[in-house]
Amino acid sequence: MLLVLELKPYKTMSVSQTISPLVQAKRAPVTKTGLAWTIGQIADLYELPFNELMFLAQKTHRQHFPEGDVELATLLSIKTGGCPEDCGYCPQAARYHTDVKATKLLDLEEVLEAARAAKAAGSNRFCMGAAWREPKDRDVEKVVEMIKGVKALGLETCATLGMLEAAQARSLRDAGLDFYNHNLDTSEDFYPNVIQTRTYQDRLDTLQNVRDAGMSVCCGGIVGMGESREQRVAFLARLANLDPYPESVPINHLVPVAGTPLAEQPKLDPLEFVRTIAVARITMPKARVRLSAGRQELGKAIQAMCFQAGANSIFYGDHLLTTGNPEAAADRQLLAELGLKTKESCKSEVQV
Ligand code: SAM
Ligand code: DTB
Ligand code: SF4
Repeated sequence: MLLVLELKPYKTMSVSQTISPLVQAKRAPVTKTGLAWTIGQIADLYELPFNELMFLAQKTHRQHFPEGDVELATLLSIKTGGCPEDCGYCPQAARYHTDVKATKLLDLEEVLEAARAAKAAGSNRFCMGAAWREPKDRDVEKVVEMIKGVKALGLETCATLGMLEAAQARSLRDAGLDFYNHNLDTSEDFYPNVIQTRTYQDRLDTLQNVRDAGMSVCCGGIVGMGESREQRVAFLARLANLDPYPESVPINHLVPVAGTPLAEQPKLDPLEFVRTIAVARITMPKARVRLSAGRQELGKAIQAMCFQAGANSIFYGDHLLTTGNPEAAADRQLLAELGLKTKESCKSEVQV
């Protein structure tokens, strides 16, 4: 069981005492990928002394990812801006006055060119994002061709296109889509403060359609939108208790964008962000925890702590969808400085 601690040097510290109620709790194995997490247990993890939480997260991480490699995913906005939704954080919502210019869906060749460049730069996964509430069937037909082309380059494929019907999910799967990204974004009770044009249940329904089609789920959210710690706990509990929990969990730090309702949101304490990564790692031990939006603002030291806390995937490339990301060269330097291998370099070591 994942929470058992046996490392000797810490025996005398309070960590084993603090964790032991969690370790000993008789939790029924109710999900396919692990034990169900209660709100109380997740809140207890957040409350641990910082070093003890980091220690437990790192231990869990090493157990499940002995290679310690970091996955590099490149994002491409295949359809930017002009979105009818009202997500309060999003620069692509048509109703907010931001600097984002709406564009049409990119052509197949433009997408493949970006995918080739991502592969050449060492990316493992190529994620295509569209500013849609939901795709129309004729949009899905075009994205199907993109997925086939990207897949043929030998990259893992991911798409985030908004809500999906069951038949649309099956079409994307048939085209070779490996992951579908659709976020819960936050806790169910905080959600209406941020989004009103679609419900939490709409999101859960899309996630179910993705699962039923047999694709892997990429699902996470944003921290730093003004939610309380309790609400962060409830958000992680929802993710960890999805059955099975997502294979990939993007944790975004809010990027406050001028013109959006969250533009002036006060900054979250960065250590609370690190705690969130650590709790995600412990509660979803086999998932790729993705350090997503907001890395530019986090800086090197906090990112290093996030890797220690169990983050093992980043978006790689000079921009995300419409906001900035650290330059690829700076990321390569950071990973080298921290002695972190990429997933791709681990693969090639195995092949040699
Ligand atoms: N339109 C699709 C949808 O909403 O499902 C896909 C693209 S949407 C941009 C993907 C995710 O990006 C959102 O669910 C949100 O978690 C994240 N995101 C968007 N704007 C952000 C911001 N300003 N800061 C942090 N994360 C953001
Ligand atoms: C996710 O959770 N984060 C990525 C990915 N899924 C598609 C997107 C972050 C977008 C940040 C805002 C922007 O660049 O527009
Ligand atoms: Fe549209 Fe997605 Fe942005 Fe919401 S997050 S406004 S659905 S692009």
